[in-house]
Amino acid sequence: MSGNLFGTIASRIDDPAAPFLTLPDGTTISYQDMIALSGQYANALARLGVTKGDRVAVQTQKYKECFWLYLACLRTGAIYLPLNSAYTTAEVEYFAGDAEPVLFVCDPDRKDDLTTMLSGLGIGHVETLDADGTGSLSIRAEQMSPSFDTIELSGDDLAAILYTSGTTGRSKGAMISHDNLRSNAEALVDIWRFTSSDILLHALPIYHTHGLFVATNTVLLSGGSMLFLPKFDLDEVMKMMPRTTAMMGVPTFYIRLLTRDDFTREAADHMRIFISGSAPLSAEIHRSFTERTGKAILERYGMTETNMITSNPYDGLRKPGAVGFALPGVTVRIADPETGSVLENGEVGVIELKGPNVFKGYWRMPEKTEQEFRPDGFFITGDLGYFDDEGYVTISGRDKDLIISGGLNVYPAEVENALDEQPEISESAVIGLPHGDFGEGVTAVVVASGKGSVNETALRSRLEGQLAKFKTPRRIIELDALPRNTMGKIQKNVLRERFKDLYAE
Ligand code: MLC
Ligand code: AMP
Repeated sequence: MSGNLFGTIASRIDDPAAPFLTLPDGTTISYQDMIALSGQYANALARLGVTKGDRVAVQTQKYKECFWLYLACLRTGAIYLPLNSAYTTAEVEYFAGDAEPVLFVCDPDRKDDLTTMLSGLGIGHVETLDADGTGSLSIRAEQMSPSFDTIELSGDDLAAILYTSGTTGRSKGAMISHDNLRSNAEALVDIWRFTSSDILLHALPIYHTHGLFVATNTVLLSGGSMLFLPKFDLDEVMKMMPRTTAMMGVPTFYIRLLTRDDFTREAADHMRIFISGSAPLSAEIHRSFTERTGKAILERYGMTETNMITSNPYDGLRKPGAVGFALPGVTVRIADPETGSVLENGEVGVIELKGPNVFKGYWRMPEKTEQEFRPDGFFITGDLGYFDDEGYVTISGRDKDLIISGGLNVYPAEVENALDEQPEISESAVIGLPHGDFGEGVTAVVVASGKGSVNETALRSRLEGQLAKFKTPRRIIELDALPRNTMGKIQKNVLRERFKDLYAE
């Protein structure tokens, strides 16, 4: 049997006329439409010369057409490579140079800029997608036959590459196979009890694991449907919620819902499940949500490299502040970060795991890949945690210098490099500080070089040309010197403590 994930999706369709995707205006796209549309896009890809193993990079706003393209990649055996729409051209240049896509798909208003950059890399095929379905790739697809024979491939073949920022240096492309996606989606359908009666409120971006794989593949394998929103807009989410049964989001979604007086027990009553992940959901928000709605958010934990790892139970206690138990087929252990020896329950160490969900390594970085695995095959997440008395995994920190803002990862080293290149700065430390809306607020502490004064506004706008906006520090603080330990290492914990109330209301 072929290992193609699309084959699994197609084989599970009981009712081809059932809706797969609904738009806010009520337009519905059925499962049979989904098959036909993905077939047209697959034929368009084939006509453009895309074949198995080729990378198809996509950097657009959130359009339903992205799904047809994603599914077309599965069907042709091409590797889907989604990129955050906030990335600047300079950032995209690195990804494109590293992944060497044969086709780059972007928004019409970015086409000129990106084409110039991409042609310098020898990437000639640039197509567009847009909100009203008139992008050049959609027009090509429209002219194609809807029938396409999904190719047979091994479950180990790659379905996608998702870039995750490196702790030091370069971003790494996580290679995700068809089996990785299938095994994880099957486990999630099972433990979260998704069925064809579910309608998922889909307000997440679809360039990351959460919105693309966790949300979409779970719906596709359960025969349910999704109400498709182009982004998380609180008014729109409130308006659409009555038409749905389930929601997946980052903690910021739930924090924002709680700011609404009309988000009441009655408003949430019909919802079967609220799921949170990608960043820590504070126990306080978890409890406030339950007080308000009578429902406990189901928190789960995952990573680009591994898909989902643990989840709180559907039945039983959804414990505030804990991320639950290993998914079926996944083994989680807590180890000493230095030695790798397995620790006792209750002891804090690095979270490690093994299972069919674990990726195939970093694209063209075998050494980096090796460093992230133990000799016995366990993947080292870099997250710190422990098993509590009842066996729930609890995340207590990170063994990696990472900030998560609104569910988006920011690696301080990347921001520090950009800051240190500015003439008026001699050195910098970038830290995450508690932020009521985004969880952590990206903050820079800098020391002036003496070559010109440090102007926060001017610096921020210069950085915005180089770095995606969500990485740009919300605040830049100037100090005479950075605190260092006796080894000369910057003490970020001292800075975090000193400025912990910076974003407090
Ligand atoms: C947008 N901005 C952000 C930001 N998102 N800044 C910091 N952090 C973010 N996450 C910028 C905008 O460019 C804007 O800049 C300003 O902040 C305010 O924008 P906003 O209107 O408040 O933001 P909004 O568009 O509402 O977006 C916030 C958000 C969004 C939380 C809804 O970021 C989001 O959907 N996040 C989800 C990310 C996600 O899916 N992560 C999953 C990764 S997968 P300005 O200057 O123009 O005002 C993963 C694995 C796993 O982690 O386990 O799931
Ligand atoms: P990414 O590289 O974008 O996939 O982000 C993965 C990281 O997000 C993990 O390594 C964790 O640090 C974090 N993360 C995901 N889910 C949770 C959660 N429920 N609680 C705390 N951290 C989480």
